[in-house]
Amino acid sequence: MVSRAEERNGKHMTREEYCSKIEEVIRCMAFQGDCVHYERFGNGHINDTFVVYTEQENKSRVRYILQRINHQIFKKPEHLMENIVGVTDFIKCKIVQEKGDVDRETLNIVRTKLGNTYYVDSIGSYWRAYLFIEGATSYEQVEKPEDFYQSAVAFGHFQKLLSDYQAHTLYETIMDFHNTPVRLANLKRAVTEDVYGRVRKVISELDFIYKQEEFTHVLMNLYKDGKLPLRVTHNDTKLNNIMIDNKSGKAICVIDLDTVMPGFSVNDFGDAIRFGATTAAEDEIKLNKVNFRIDLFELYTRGFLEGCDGSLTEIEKRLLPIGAKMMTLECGIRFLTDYLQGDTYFRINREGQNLDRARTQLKLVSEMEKQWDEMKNIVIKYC
Ligand code: ADP
Ligand code: GN1
Ligand code: MG
Repeated sequence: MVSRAEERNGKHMTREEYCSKIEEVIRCMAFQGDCVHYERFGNGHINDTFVVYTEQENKSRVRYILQRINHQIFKKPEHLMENIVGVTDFIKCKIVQEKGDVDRETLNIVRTKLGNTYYVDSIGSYWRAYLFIEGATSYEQVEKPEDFYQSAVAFGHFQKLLSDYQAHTLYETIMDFHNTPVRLANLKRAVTEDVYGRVRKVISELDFIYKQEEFTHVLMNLYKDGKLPLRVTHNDTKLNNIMIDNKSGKAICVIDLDTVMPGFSVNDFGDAIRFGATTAAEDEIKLNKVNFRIDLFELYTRGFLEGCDGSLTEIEKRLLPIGAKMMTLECGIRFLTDYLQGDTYFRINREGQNLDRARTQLKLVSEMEKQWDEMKNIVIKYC
Protein backbone atom coordinates (compact mmCIF):
# COMPACT_ATOMS: atom_id res chain seq x y z
CA MET A 1 0.00 0.00 0.00
CA VAL A 2 1.26 3.47 -0.83
CA SER A 3 0.48 5.95 1.93
CA ARG A 4 -0.50 9.54 1.21
CA ALA A 5 2.77 10.59 2.84
CA GLU A 6 4.58 8.59 0.14
CA GLU A 7 2.40 9.90 -2.68
CA ARG A 8 3.05 13.45 -1.58
CA ASN A 9 6.74 12.71 -1.47
CA GLY A 10 6.69 11.87 -5.15
CA LYS A 11 6.42 8.11 -4.95
CA HIS A 12 3.43 7.91 -7.23
CA MET A 13 6.12 7.51 -9.88
CA THR A 14 6.29 3.99 -11.23
CA ARG A 15 8.98 1.75 -9.79
CA GLU A 16 10.92 2.04 -13.04
CA GLU A 17 10.74 5.84 -13.00
CA TYR A 18 11.87 5.93 -9.39
CA CYS A 19 14.78 3.57 -10.10
CA SER A 20 15.92 5.63 -13.04
CA LYS A 21 15.84 8.70 -10.78
CA ILE A 22 18.03 6.96 -8.18
CA GLU A 23 20.45 5.86 -10.90
CA GLU A 24 20.65 9.45 -12.17
CA VAL A 25 21.59 10.53 -8.64
CA ILE A 26 24.13 7.76 -8.13
CA ARG A 27 25.91 8.78 -11.33
CA CYS A 28 26.28 12.33 -9.97
CA MET A 29 27.70 11.39 -6.56
CA ALA A 30 31.45 11.22 -6.01
CA PHE A 31 31.30 7.56 -4.93
CA GLN A 32 34.47 5.49 -5.25
CA GLY A 33 34.09 2.67 -7.77
CA ASP A 34 31.11 1.62 -9.85
CA CYS A 35 27.64 1.06 -8.45
CA VAL A 36 26.78 -2.65 -8.51
CA HIS A 37 23.63 -2.68 -6.38
CA TYR A 38 21.30 -0.49 -4.32
CA GLU A 39 18.29 -1.17 -2.12
CA ARG A 40 16.04 0.46 0.45
CA PHE A 41 17.46 0.67 3.93
CA GLY A 42 16.41 1.35 7.52
CA ASN A 43 13.09 2.18 9.14
CA GLY A 44 12.97 5.97 9.24
CA HIS A 45 9.50 7.54 8.99
CA ILE A 46 10.58 10.60 7.03
CA ASN A 47 13.32 10.32 4.40
CA ASP A 48 13.80 7.65 1.72
CA THR A 49 16.99 5.86 2.63
CA PHE A 50 18.98 3.55 0.34
CA VAL A 51 22.23 1.67 0.65
CA VAL A 52 24.41 1.83 -2.45
CA TYR A 53 27.14 -0.77 -3.08
CA THR A 54 30.08 0.10 -5.28
CA GLU A 55 32.89 -2.12 -6.49
CA GLN A 56 36.50 -0.94 -6.56
CA GLU A 57 39.14 -1.93 -9.10
CA ASN A 58 40.43 -4.61 -6.71
CA LYS A 59 36.85 -5.98 -6.54
CA SER A 60 36.33 -4.96 -2.90
CA ARG A 61 32.97 -3.38 -2.13
CA VAL A 62 32.14 -0.10 -0.43
CA ARG A 63 28.71 0.93 0.86
CA TYR A 64 27.17 4.38 1.01
CA ILE A 65 23.95 5.77 2.42
CA LEU A 66 21.89 7.69 -0.13
CA GLN A 67 18.86 9.67 1.03
CA ARG A 68 16.10 11.52 -0.66
CA ILE A 69 15.31 14.37 1.71
CA ASN A 70 11.61 14.73 2.42
CA HIS A 71 11.00 18.06 0.78
CA GLN A 72 7.36 18.22 1.90
CA ILE A 73 8.52 18.28 5.49
CA PHE A 74 11.85 20.05 5.18
CA LYS A 75 10.85 23.11 3.20
CA LYS A 76 14.40 24.35 2.66
CA PRO A 77 16.72 21.36 2.24
CA GLU A 78 19.63 23.68 1.44
CA HIS A 79 19.32 25.20 4.92
CA LEU A 80 19.13 21.77 6.50
CA MET A 81 22.32 20.74 4.69
CA GLU A 82 24.07 23.93 5.80
CA ASN A 83 23.19 23.04 9.40
CA ILE A 84 24.54 19.51 8.97
CA VAL A 85 27.79 20.73 7.41
CA GLY A 86 28.26 23.23 10.25
CA VAL A 87 27.52 20.75 13.01
CA THR A 88 29.49 17.80 11.58
CA ASP A 89 32.55 19.99 10.85
CA PHE A 90 32.38 21.29 14.42
CA ILE A 91 32.08 17.78 15.86
CA LYS A 92 34.95 16.54 13.64
CA CYS A 93 37.34 19.08 15.21
CA LYS A 94 36.42 17.74 18.65
CA ILE A 95 36.80 14.12 17.52
CA VAL A 96 40.30 14.93 16.23
CA GLN A 97 41.17 16.55 19.59
CA GLU A 98 39.91 13.41 21.36
CA LYS A 99 41.93 11.25 18.89
CA GLY A 100 38.78 9.53 17.65
CA ASP A 101 37.83 8.12 14.24
CA VAL A 102 36.28 10.90 12.14
CA ASP A 103 34.97 8.42 9.56
CA ARG A 104 32.79 6.60 12.08
CA GLU A 105 32.06 8.96 14.96
CA THR A 106 30.11 11.51 12.97
CA LEU A 107 28.19 11.59 9.72
CA ASN A 108 30.43 12.30 6.72
CA ILE A 109 28.78 13.87 3.71
CA VAL A 110 29.85 12.45 0.33
CA ARG A 111 29.75 15.34 -2.11
CA THR A 112 28.52 15.32 -5.66
CA LYS A 113 31.01 15.15 -8.53
CA LEU A 114 30.56 18.93 -8.81
CA GLY A 115 31.53 19.32 -5.15
CA ASN A 116 28.09 20.14 -3.73
CA THR A 117 26.74 18.72 -0.47
CA TYR A 118 23.43 17.72 -2.08
CA TYR A 119 22.03 17.01 -5.51
CA VAL A 120 18.77 18.27 -6.96
CA ASP A 121 17.38 15.83 -9.53
CA SER A 122 15.50 16.67 -12.71
CA ILE A 123 12.13 16.76 -10.88
CA GLY A 124 13.37 18.92 -8.01
CA SER A 125 13.95 16.26 -5.34
CA TYR A 126 16.91 16.79 -3.01
CA TRP A 127 19.37 13.95 -2.40
CA ARG A 128 22.45 13.57 -0.22
CA ALA A 129 24.91 10.81 0.54
CA TYR A 130 26.91 9.75 3.58
CA LEU A 131 29.75 7.35 4.22
CA PHE A 132 28.22 4.13 5.52
CA ILE A 133 29.16 3.58 9.15
CA GLU A 134 30.39 0.00 9.00
CA GLY A 135 30.49 -2.47 11.86
CA ALA A 136 27.70 -0.74 13.76
CA THR A 137 23.94 -1.20 14.18
CA SER A 138 20.97 1.06 14.83
CA TYR A 139 18.35 -0.71 16.94
CA GLU A 140 14.57 -0.35 16.62
CA GLN A 141 13.90 -1.46 20.17
CA VAL A 142 15.93 -1.92 23.31
CA GLU A 143 17.29 -5.47 23.01
CA LYS A 144 19.96 -5.08 25.68
CA PRO A 145 19.58 -2.43 28.42
CA GLU A 146 23.29 -1.69 27.96
CA ASP A 147 22.56 -0.38 24.43
CA PHE A 148 20.00 2.05 25.80
CA TYR A 149 22.46 3.22 28.42
CA GLN A 150 25.12 3.70 25.74
CA SER A 151 22.72 5.71 23.59
CA ALA A 152 21.99 7.92 26.60
CA VAL A 153 25.67 8.62 27.14
CA ALA A 154 26.06 9.41 23.43
CA PHE A 155 23.09 11.79 23.24
CA GLY A 156 24.22 13.46 26.47
CA HIS A 157 27.75 13.79 25.08
CA PHE A 158 26.30 15.21 21.84
CA GLN A 159 24.57 17.85 23.95
CA LYS A 160 27.83 18.69 25.68
CA LEU A 161 29.88 18.70 22.46
CA LEU A 162 27.56 21.30 20.97
CA SER A 163 27.20 23.40 24.11
CA ASP A 164 29.65 25.98 22.69
CA TYR A 165 28.23 25.92 19.14
CA GLN A 166 26.85 29.26 17.93
CA ALA A 167 23.17 28.31 18.08
CA HIS A 168 22.01 31.45 16.24
CA THR A 169 23.85 30.27 13.09
CA LEU A 170 21.51 27.27 12.78
CA TYR A 171 18.36 27.40 10.69
CA GLU A 172 15.09 26.19 12.16
CA THR A 173 14.55 23.31 9.72
CA ILE A 174 10.95 22.75 10.87
CA MET A 175 9.17 25.66 12.53
CA ASP A 176 7.78 25.01 16.02
CA PHE A 177 9.03 21.44 15.87
CA HIS A 178 8.79 20.80 19.61
CA ASN A 179 6.36 23.58 20.44
CA THR A 180 3.79 21.38 22.14
CA PRO A 181 1.01 24.03 22.44
CA VAL A 182 1.30 24.63 18.69
CA ARG A 183 1.11 20.86 18.11
CA LEU A 184 -2.07 20.76 20.18
CA ALA A 185 -3.54 23.67 18.23
CA ASN A 186 -2.79 21.75 15.00
CA LEU A 187 -4.65 18.75 16.38
CA LYS A 188 -7.65 20.89 17.25
CA ARG A 189 -7.70 22.26 13.72
CA ALA A 190 -7.59 18.73 12.31
CA VAL A 191 -10.53 17.81 14.58
CA THR A 192 -12.57 20.78 13.38
CA GLU A 193 -11.87 19.99 9.74
CA ASP A 194 -12.28 16.22 10.13
CA VAL A 195 -11.53 15.72 6.44
CA TYR A 196 -11.52 11.92 6.65
CA GLY A 197 -14.44 11.54 9.07
CA ARG A 198 -12.15 9.84 11.58
CA VAL A 199 -12.83 12.01 14.63
CA ARG A 200 -15.65 9.76 15.82
CA LYS A 201 -13.12 6.93 16.21
CA VAL A 202 -10.84 8.87 18.55
CA ILE A 203 -13.12 10.55 21.08
CA SER A 204 -11.50 8.99 24.15
CA GLU A 205 -7.98 9.80 22.87
CA LEU A 206 -9.01 13.44 22.31
CA ASP A 207 -10.55 13.59 25.74
CA PHE A 208 -7.30 12.37 27.29
CA ILE A 209 -5.20 14.86 25.34
CA TYR A 210 -7.44 17.87 25.98
CA LYS A 211 -7.13 17.29 29.73
CA GLN A 212 -3.37 17.84 29.30
CA GLU A 213 -3.76 21.30 27.74
CA GLU A 214 -2.34 23.20 30.70
CA PHE A 215 0.60 20.82 30.92
CA THR A 216 1.54 21.42 27.26
CA HIS A 217 2.58 24.99 28.20
CA VAL A 218 4.94 24.14 31.06
CA LEU A 219 8.27 24.16 29.19
CA MET A 220 7.41 27.05 26.87
CA ASN A 221 6.39 29.15 29.89
CA LEU A 222 9.63 28.39 31.73
CA TYR A 223 11.53 29.37 28.60
CA LYS A 224 9.60 32.63 28.27
CA ASP A 225 10.36 33.35 31.94
CA GLY A 226 14.08 32.89 31.24
CA LYS A 227 14.34 29.78 33.41
CA LEU A 228 14.98 27.24 30.66
CA PRO A 229 17.90 27.87 28.27
CA LEU A 230 17.76 27.35 24.53
CA ARG A 231 20.51 24.97 23.44
CA VAL A 232 21.65 23.22 20.31
CA THR A 233 19.69 19.99 20.42
CA HIS A 234 19.17 16.94 18.21
CA ASN A 235 15.36 16.89 18.52
CA ASP A 236 14.89 13.32 17.28
CA THR A 237 16.73 11.18 19.81
CA LYS A 238 15.19 7.83 18.96
CA LEU A 239 17.32 4.79 19.66
CA ASN A 240 17.47 4.07 15.92
CA ASN A 241 19.23 7.40 15.39
CA ILE A 242 22.32 6.08 17.16
CA MET A 243 24.88 3.68 15.72
CA ILE A 244 26.18 1.14 18.23
CA ASP A 245 29.53 -0.48 17.52
CA ASN A 246 29.12 -4.23 16.99
CA LYS A 247 32.36 -5.11 18.75
CA SER A 248 32.70 -2.69 21.66
CA GLY A 249 28.95 -2.21 22.25
CA LYS A 250 29.61 1.54 22.58
CA ALA A 251 27.37 4.09 20.86
CA ILE A 252 29.78 5.57 18.35
CA CYS A 253 27.75 7.97 16.27
CA VAL A 254 24.66 10.15 16.49
CA ILE A 255 22.91 10.17 13.09
CA ASP A 256 19.78 11.74 11.54
CA LEU A 257 20.89 15.34 12.04
CA ASP A 258 18.06 16.92 10.01
CA THR A 259 16.42 18.43 13.06
CA VAL A 260 19.52 19.70 14.86
CA MET A 261 18.53 23.23 15.82
CA PRO A 262 17.95 25.33 18.92
CA GLY A 263 15.73 23.52 21.43
CA PHE A 264 15.42 22.26 25.02
CA SER A 265 17.81 19.65 26.40
CA VAL A 266 14.97 18.04 28.35
CA ASN A 267 13.17 17.31 25.10
CA ASP A 268 16.19 15.40 23.76
CA PHE A 269 16.08 13.37 26.94
CA GLY A 270 12.32 12.95 26.72
CA ASP A 271 12.12 11.83 23.11
CA ALA A 272 14.58 9.03 23.81
CA ILE A 273 12.54 7.91 26.81
CA ARG A 274 9.26 7.81 24.91
CA PHE A 275 10.78 5.58 22.22
CA GLY A 276 13.05 3.39 24.32
CA ALA A 277 11.68 3.06 27.87
CA THR A 278 8.79 0.86 26.84
CA THR A 279 7.96 -2.80 26.52
CA ALA A 280 6.58 -2.54 22.99
CA ALA A 281 7.13 -1.08 19.55
CA GLU A 282 5.89 2.42 18.79
CA ASP A 283 3.07 1.00 16.63
CA GLU A 284 2.04 -1.96 18.83
CA ILE A 285 -1.65 -2.72 18.33
CA LYS A 286 -2.27 -4.52 21.61
CA LEU A 287 -2.14 -1.82 24.25
CA ASN A 288 -1.88 -4.34 27.10
CA LYS A 289 1.62 -5.05 25.79
CA VAL A 290 2.64 -1.40 26.11
CA ASN A 291 4.13 -0.51 29.47
CA PHE A 292 6.48 2.20 30.67
CA ARG A 293 9.77 0.73 31.88
CA ILE A 294 10.92 2.70 34.88
CA ASP A 295 14.11 0.60 35.06
CA LEU A 296 15.07 1.83 31.59
CA PHE A 297 14.09 5.37 32.58
CA GLU A 298 16.60 5.10 35.42
CA LEU A 299 19.30 3.67 33.17
CA TYR A 300 18.81 6.42 30.60
CA THR A 301 18.80 9.15 33.25
CA ARG A 302 22.13 7.92 34.59
CA GLY A 303 23.68 7.67 31.11
CA PHE A 304 22.33 11.00 29.84
CA LEU A 305 23.56 12.94 32.87
CA GLU A 306 26.94 11.24 32.62
CA GLY A 307 27.16 12.18 28.93
CA CYS A 308 26.09 15.78 29.60
CA ASP A 309 28.91 15.89 32.15
CA GLY A 310 27.85 18.98 34.05
CA SER A 311 26.59 20.95 31.06
CA LEU A 312 22.95 21.12 32.29
CA THR A 313 21.58 23.60 34.82
CA GLU A 314 19.90 22.41 38.03
CA ILE A 315 16.51 23.41 36.62
CA GLU A 316 17.08 21.43 33.43
CA LYS A 317 17.99 18.35 35.42
CA ARG A 318 14.87 18.63 37.60
CA LEU A 319 12.74 18.98 34.48
CA LEU A 320 13.80 15.66 32.94
CA PRO A 321 10.57 13.81 33.91
CA ILE A 322 8.57 16.68 32.40
CA GLY A 323 10.62 16.33 29.20
CA ALA A 324 9.76 12.62 29.07
CA LYS A 325 6.05 13.19 29.51
CA MET A 326 6.02 16.21 27.17
CA MET A 327 7.71 14.43 24.27
CA THR A 328 5.53 11.34 24.66
CA LEU A 329 2.35 13.39 24.76
CA GLU A 330 3.50 15.57 21.88
CA CYS A 331 4.34 12.58 19.73
CA GLY A 332 0.92 11.10 20.50
CA ILE A 333 -0.65 14.39 19.45
CA ARG A 334 1.38 14.44 16.22
CA PHE A 335 0.51 10.84 15.29
CA LEU A 336 -3.18 11.47 16.01
CA THR A 337 -3.18 14.68 13.97
CA ASP A 338 -1.61 12.84 11.04
CA TYR A 339 -4.20 10.06 11.35
CA LEU A 340 -7.02 12.61 11.22
CA GLN A 341 -5.42 14.38 8.27
CA GLY A 342 -5.10 11.19 6.23
CA ASP A 343 -1.52 10.07 7.03
CA THR A 344 0.35 12.68 5.06
CA TYR A 345 3.37 13.07 7.35
CA PHE A 346 4.57 9.81 8.93
CA ARG A 347 5.11 6.93 6.52
CA ILE A 348 2.63 4.09 7.13
CA ASN A 349 2.71 0.47 6.00
CA ARG A 350 -0.85 -0.35 7.04
CA GLU A 351 -4.19 1.35 7.61
CA GLY A 352 -4.57 2.74 11.13
CA GLN A 353 -0.85 2.63 11.93
CA ASN A 354 -0.69 6.27 12.98
CA LEU A 355 -3.67 5.75 15.28
CA ASP A 356 -1.93 2.75 16.84
CA ARG A 357 1.20 4.86 17.24
CA ALA A 358 -0.81 7.62 18.93
CA ARG A 359 -2.42 5.15 21.30
CA THR A 360 0.90 3.66 22.45
CA GLN A 361 2.17 7.14 23.26
CA LEU A 362 -0.93 8.06 25.27
CA LYS A 363 -0.75 4.79 27.16
CA LEU A 364 2.85 5.59 28.08
CA VAL A 365 1.84 9.08 29.26
CA SER A 366 -0.77 7.61 31.57
CA GLU A 367 1.76 5.12 32.96
CA MET A 368 4.29 7.89 33.54
CA GLU A 369 1.68 9.81 35.49
CA LYS A 370 1.19 6.80 37.77
CA GLN A 371 4.93 6.59 38.41
CA TRP A 372 5.55 10.31 38.58
CA ASP A 373 7.03 10.44 42.10
CA GLU A 374 9.34 7.55 41.33
CA MET A 375 10.54 9.30 38.17
CA LYS A 376 11.26 12.48 40.11
CA ASN A 377 13.13 10.54 42.80
CA ILE A 378 15.27 8.77 40.23
CA VAL A 379 16.32 12.08 38.74
CA ILE A 380 17.16 13.48 42.18
CA LYS A 381 19.30 10.39 42.84
CA TYR A 382 21.52 11.15 39.83
CA CYS A 383 21.66 14.95 40.11
P1 ADP B 1 14.95 9.14 8.83
O1 ADP B 1 15.02 10.63 9.00
O2 ADP B 1 13.99 8.76 7.78
O3 ADP B 1 14.74 8.46 10.14
P2 ADP B 1 17.77 8.37 9.05
O4 ADP B 1 18.79 9.39 8.67
O5 ADP B 1 17.56 8.14 10.49
O6 ADP B 1 16.41 8.70 8.28
O7 ADP B 1 18.19 6.99 8.35
C1 ADP B 1 17.37 5.84 8.42
C2 ADP B 1 18.20 4.65 8.89
O8 ADP B 1 19.30 4.44 7.98
C3 ADP B 1 18.84 4.80 10.25
O9 ADP B 1 17.97 4.43 11.29
C4 ADP B 1 20.04 3.86 10.14
O10 ADP B 1 19.65 2.52 10.36
C5 ADP B 1 20.45 3.99 8.68
N1 ADP B 1 21.55 4.96 8.49
C6 ADP B 1 21.44 6.30 8.31
N2 ADP B 1 22.65 6.86 8.13
C7 ADP B 1 23.56 5.87 8.18
C8 ADP B 1 24.99 5.80 8.02
N3 ADP B 1 25.73 6.88 7.77
N4 ADP B 1 25.59 4.57 8.14
C9 ADP B 1 24.86 3.46 8.36
N5 ADP B 1 23.51 3.46 8.50
C10 ADP B 1 22.86 4.64 8.42
C1 GN1 C 1 10.24 10.85 12.86
O1 GN1 C 1 12.78 10.50 11.01
P1 GN1 C 1 12.52 9.63 12.16
O2 GN1 C 1 11.82 8.36 11.82
O3 GN1 C 1 13.81 9.41 12.95
C2 GN1 C 1 10.02 12.30 13.26
C3 GN1 C 1 10.22 12.45 14.78
C4 GN1 C 1 9.23 11.56 15.51
C5 GN1 C 1 9.45 10.13 15.04
C6 GN1 C 1 8.43 9.20 15.63
C7 GN1 C 1 11.52 15.06 11.19
O4 GN1 C 1 11.58 10.48 13.15
O5 GN1 C 1 9.97 13.80 15.16
O6 GN1 C 1 9.42 11.63 16.90
O7 GN1 C 1 9.34 10.02 13.59
N1 GN1 C 1 10.95 13.16 12.55
C8 GN1 C 1 10.51 14.29 11.96
O8 GN1 C 1 8.88 7.90 15.48
O9 GN1 C 1 9.35 14.67 12.04
MG1 MG D 1 15.93 8.36 11.81
